[in-house]
Amino acid sequence: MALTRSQRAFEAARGVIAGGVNSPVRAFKAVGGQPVFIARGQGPCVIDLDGNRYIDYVASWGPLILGHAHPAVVEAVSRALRDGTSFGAPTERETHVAARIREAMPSIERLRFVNSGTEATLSAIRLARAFTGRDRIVKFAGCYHGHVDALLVQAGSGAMTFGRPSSPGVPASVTADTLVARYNDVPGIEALMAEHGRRVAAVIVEPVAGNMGVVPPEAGFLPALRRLCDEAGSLLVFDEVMTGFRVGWGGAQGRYGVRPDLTTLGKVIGGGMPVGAYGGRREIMEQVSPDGPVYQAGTLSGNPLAMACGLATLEVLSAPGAYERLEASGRRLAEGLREAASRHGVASQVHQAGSMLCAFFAEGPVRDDVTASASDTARYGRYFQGMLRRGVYLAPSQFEAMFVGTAHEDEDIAATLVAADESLKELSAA
Ligand code: KE4
Repeated sequence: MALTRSQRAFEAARGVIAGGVNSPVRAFKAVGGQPVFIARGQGPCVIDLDGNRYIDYVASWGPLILGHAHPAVVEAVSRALRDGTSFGAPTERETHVAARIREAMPSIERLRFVNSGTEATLSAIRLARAFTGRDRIVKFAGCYHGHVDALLVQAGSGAMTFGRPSSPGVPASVTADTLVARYNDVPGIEALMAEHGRRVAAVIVEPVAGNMGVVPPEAGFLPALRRLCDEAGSLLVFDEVMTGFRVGWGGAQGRYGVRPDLTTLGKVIGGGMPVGAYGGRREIMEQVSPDGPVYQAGTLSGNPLAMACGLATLEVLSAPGAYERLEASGRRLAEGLREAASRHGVASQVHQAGSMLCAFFAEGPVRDDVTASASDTARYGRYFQGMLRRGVYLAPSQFEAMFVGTAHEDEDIAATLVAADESLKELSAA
C-alpha cells in the first residue's frame, strides 16, 4: 500500500531530526503507529498532510486555548511582525502582558519572562535556593516540570510514559538534593518536611497534576503544602505552566485559594508562541539580576511577536463568561465520556478540572503516580487509535491531558462523544 504523506514526511524527518520529532511524546511511541504530520490548524481542528481533519484536544499541549488561527491572534501577531521580530531591548508589550498576569494572579507581584516552561522552573528553583540559602528541593512523583536536570526525577509526562524514572546524563550529584514525595499524600509530605524541612528551599508542585494524566488535588493537599512551607521557612512554588489561565482566569491558585510564593507559567500566556515566566513575591524577585545577584538571562525573552500573541490570547480570555463556557465544555465532555464508558462496561476514571481532563483506563481511583501507572496503557493506545480514525486527535499518551478550548462548539463536543462511544464499544468487544 502506498505510503501516506505523513508516513513519507516522518521518514524524511527521521533522516535529520532525533526520533523524527522535536519532543518525544509527539512520536506516538506510547500509543503505537506513526505520528500524523499537521499541515494547518483551523479553529478547533487540525488538518494533516493527507487532508484528514481532526477535532484537536492536544491544543499544542495546552497553549491553543482559543483554537487555531484565532482572528484576534493572527491580526495581533501580523501587526507586530510588520514592526520587526526582536530587538533584545525592552518593549511596552512585555509590561502589558506582565500587568495582565499580575491582575489575574496577584501573588505574582513581579515576574520575568523566559522562553519555555522548563526555563521558568529551572530559574524559579535557582532563585528559591538563593533566597533561602538552602539546597533541598521537594517535588512529587508523577509531576513534570520540564527537562530540568534537578527535577527530572520520577518525572511524569514523557519520562513516566517511557518508564524511565530519571534520565541518563543527569549526574547523581545534581539530583542529590531533590526529594520526591507522593501527590495527594499529606502524611507523607508531613513526615518528609518534618525530617528535611529546615533544609528545603522549595516545594514545587503542579497544583492540578497534568503529566500523569489529570489528577486534581484532594481537599487539604494544597493548604497542607502552604502550611508546611510556612512552618519550615521553605518557598511554595506552583508550577502553573499547564494550569495557568487553563483552570481559571486566576489559575489553580485562584481556583483553590492557596497563595504560592513563586509561580511558573507558560503555554497559554504565549498563545502558542514560545513564552514562559516565573514570578511571585516582590522581595524574592528583587534578588534576580540586574537588581539582585541571581543570574538569569535570555536572548529572546519577552519577544515582541510572542508577547503580541500572548496578549491577544489573554485579552480574549478576559471577556466575561469565557471561563464559565470552558468549564461547561470540560464538564460536558467528562460526563459524556463517563456515560459512554459505563454504557460499554469499560473500566475508566475520568478526571476534569476546568478545561483540562483525561480518561484513565483504570479500575480503581487514580490519585497519584502509583494509581495512575496502574492504568491499562495498551487499552488507552487502542482507544487513541479508534478516536484518531474517527477524526478526534487526543494526546498520544495515557499520561497527558485533553484540552478543550473556546473554539470547540457544541457540535464538536457532540461529534467527539459519538466517536468516543464507538471507540469504547470497539474496546469492550475486543
Ligand atoms: P516546556 O519547557 O515544555 O515549555 O514546559 C515544561 C513544563 C513545565 N511544567 C509543566 C506543568 C508542564 O506540563 C510542562 C510541559 N508539558 C508537556 C506536556 N505534558 C509539554 C509537551 C512536551 O513535552 O512535548
